[in-house]
Amino acid sequence: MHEFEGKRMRTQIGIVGAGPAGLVLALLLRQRGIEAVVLETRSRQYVEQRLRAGVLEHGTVELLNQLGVGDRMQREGLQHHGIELGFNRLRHRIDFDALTGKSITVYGQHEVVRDLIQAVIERGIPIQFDVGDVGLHGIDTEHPCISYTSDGAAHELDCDFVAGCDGFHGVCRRHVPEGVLTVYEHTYPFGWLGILAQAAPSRDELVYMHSERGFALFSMRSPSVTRLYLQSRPDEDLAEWPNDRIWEELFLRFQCRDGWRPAEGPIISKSVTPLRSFVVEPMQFGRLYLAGDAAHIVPPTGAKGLNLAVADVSVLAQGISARYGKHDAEQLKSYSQRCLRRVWNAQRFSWRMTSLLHLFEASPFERRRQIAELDHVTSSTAAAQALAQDYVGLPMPVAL
Ligand code: FAS
Ligand code: PHB
Repeated sequence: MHEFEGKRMRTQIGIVGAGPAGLVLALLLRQRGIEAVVLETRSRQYVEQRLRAGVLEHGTVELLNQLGVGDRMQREGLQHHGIELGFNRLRHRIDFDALTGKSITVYGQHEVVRDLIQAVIERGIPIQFDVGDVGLHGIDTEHPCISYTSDGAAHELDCDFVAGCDGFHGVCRRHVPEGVLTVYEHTYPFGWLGILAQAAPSRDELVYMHSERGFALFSMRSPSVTRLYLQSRPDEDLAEWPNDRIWEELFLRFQCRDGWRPAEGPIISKSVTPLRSFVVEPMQFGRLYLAGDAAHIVPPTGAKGLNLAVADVSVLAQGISARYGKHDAEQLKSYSQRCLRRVWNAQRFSWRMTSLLHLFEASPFERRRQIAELDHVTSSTAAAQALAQDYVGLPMPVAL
């Protein structure tokens, strides 16, 4: 139970960050009768409107339904049974049903976060927004503590374990002493210029398009909202991209022999995201466990970021539950090892999808080889099946 002494609170698990990782973890722990407190630096409104990912793997959808937070996702999410890969002005469908028997669901991350926050509040899990100055103390002892400010007052949260779910730019990873973490990173020479358009999607499934002008992705959010991305410079200046230039470029990149192109409509959001791969090893130190973007970043081409975050906390919740329930500390000791195998598999697939579809400064040989790779994966059933299995995702990690 929580003991609150003035500005001091006590709980079992202190969770830093109310993104998909922190929120799913809080709900998984509650399901197992384990108390947690979630601390979020932004406002509730901000996190519920922050546009991010769009694709939920089969396993993520199942986990959200098992948590009892999938009703609106089932009503408003778009179940997809395949994607199209396009090159040489032709699109080729990858049939998930035939190749894997599984599907994906297109449902914006901000919608997932909204559903998760509502469930956290309804189930009485303490969550504090707009906190500041988060600091971790004693993570290498049996009594870690999180200090923070809220409404101008200083607070401290005593806990048994800390979950660092505060994303790539968060503070938790930085509390691990120098020399403990090994950082692996790869920066891609491009970014994604993303738009949200008030326009009915003109196709039923996602289109990943390779073109001589650069990569483009057709996605969606609802029957009236289209999500589109185009490969850009990593530091692209949005001021140089008025709406008509964006549409003209998208139409050129999606140009296919059948004349299809995205429906045009008012652009309601624009952003540029640089692409990077990043992993820290290990994903734990003392009583601190890093999960999601706090520990790893994948390029969005494989639609893995959010799904990987959910897989991490699924492992973490199992380990914490074993620690409290059976006094089995082994699962927590192997948390990082268990997560990293899936993390590196997602890095492999995300790098492969990015390399397959984007335009690089490359030799004529490399460009022709890339086309041959695309031709192989869209003409060989075995190659298409491997890509489909990666895309729909591995089953969520099960308790040991
Ligand atoms: P998150 O970053 O979602 O959440 C971390 C939370 O911690 C945030 O709410 C943050 O405000 C909070 N926080 C940070 N510092 C804190 C502190 N000091 N104290 C308390 N709270 C703190 N993935 C895809 O699959 N497809 C995409 O198209 C895609 N697009 C993306 C676009 C952008 C701009 C970014 C940054 C990421 C994108 N991603 C995409 C990846 C994204 O979906 C992440 O993988 C996903 O949000 C990971 O979830 P979390 O680990 O919970 O981290
Ligand atoms: C999205 O709809 O935002 C989306 C879809 C697929 C991706 C990345 C982003 O690979």
